[in-house]
Amino acid sequence: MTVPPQQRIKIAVQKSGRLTDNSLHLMETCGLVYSRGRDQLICFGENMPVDVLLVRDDDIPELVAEGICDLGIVGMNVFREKVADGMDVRPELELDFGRCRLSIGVPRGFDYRSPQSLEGLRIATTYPRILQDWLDTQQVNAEIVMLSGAVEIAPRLGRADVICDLVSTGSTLLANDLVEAEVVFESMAALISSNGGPAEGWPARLVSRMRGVLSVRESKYIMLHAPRSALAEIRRLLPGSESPTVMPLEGRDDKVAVHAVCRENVFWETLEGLKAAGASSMLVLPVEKMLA
Ligand code: PRT
Ligand code: ZN
Repeated sequence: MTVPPQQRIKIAVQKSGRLTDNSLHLMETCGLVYSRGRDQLICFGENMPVDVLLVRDDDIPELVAEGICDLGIVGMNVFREKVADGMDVRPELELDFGRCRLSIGVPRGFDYRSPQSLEGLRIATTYPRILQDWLDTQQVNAEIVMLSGAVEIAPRLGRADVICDLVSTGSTLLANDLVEAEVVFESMAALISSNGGPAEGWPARLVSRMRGVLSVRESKYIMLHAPRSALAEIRRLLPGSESPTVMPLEGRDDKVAVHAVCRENVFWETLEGLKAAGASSMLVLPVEKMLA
């Protein structure tokens, strides 16, 4: 059945950048099969009335605020900056990629002690609103030098004394003889919607599927054998599990089988702790789908 174009929904995703692959992969994990248009600007959903619009990340909040797109995936840094600028959008879900921090970087040898060390200085950034809010909270007066790129070379060019830029590995700061002095804002990718929230129907269904995909990524199914006497301790050690299923073991009155969905990752330390408490035959399995 063909869905009329006006009933198709659109989700805005970064066209080409750090968030593109993870965003498209998330859409695929939500079940979307799409073909990419010849102009490369739209991914046309083949099995759902959902199209993906590929745009610059800076345009995503506006497309969502204006209702041109129902949902968007963008860094919280871009989202926060636009909201501070008065844009009417809200985050629906924090996503598990695109992690970075907006940090103050100072030239090596700069005697940084506290935010007050920035008093009266020029700070180069692409995020003037977030920076100004932070400076206000810290009660620091500084001059913000707005740049649209190449922020890290501003001190060397004499355009600013220090910078406020995104950092992930720290290698860009290092290469420019800068030192990370203070984290202003921790960021990650987020799913955003207009302020009324996602509309009933496909927008709401997509949000719910994404929530499911995220909780699956953090979940494991764990199976083990446990002495009946250690059951309370073993339940306590199972990370983030709700009510585990406890089953008898054929021919063994002293032992039971325990199955549980754990909402946090199960690490070797957890398994070692369970073993020390008497658990045996432990199996940890990935969960493929989950819908609350
Ligand atoms: O073309 P378009 O406008 O869409 O892309 P863009 O160039 O504005 O954005 P892009 O693709 O660079 O980043 C998109 C989003 O990814 C950002 O808004 C952040 O939410 C997130 N992100 C995660 C990052 C980084 N990590 C990151 N390291 N964005 C930028 N950087 C830059 C940073 O500005 C600096 O130049 O990488 C450099 C620092 O990296 P490290 O690893 O050397 O510390
Ligand atoms: Zn951008």
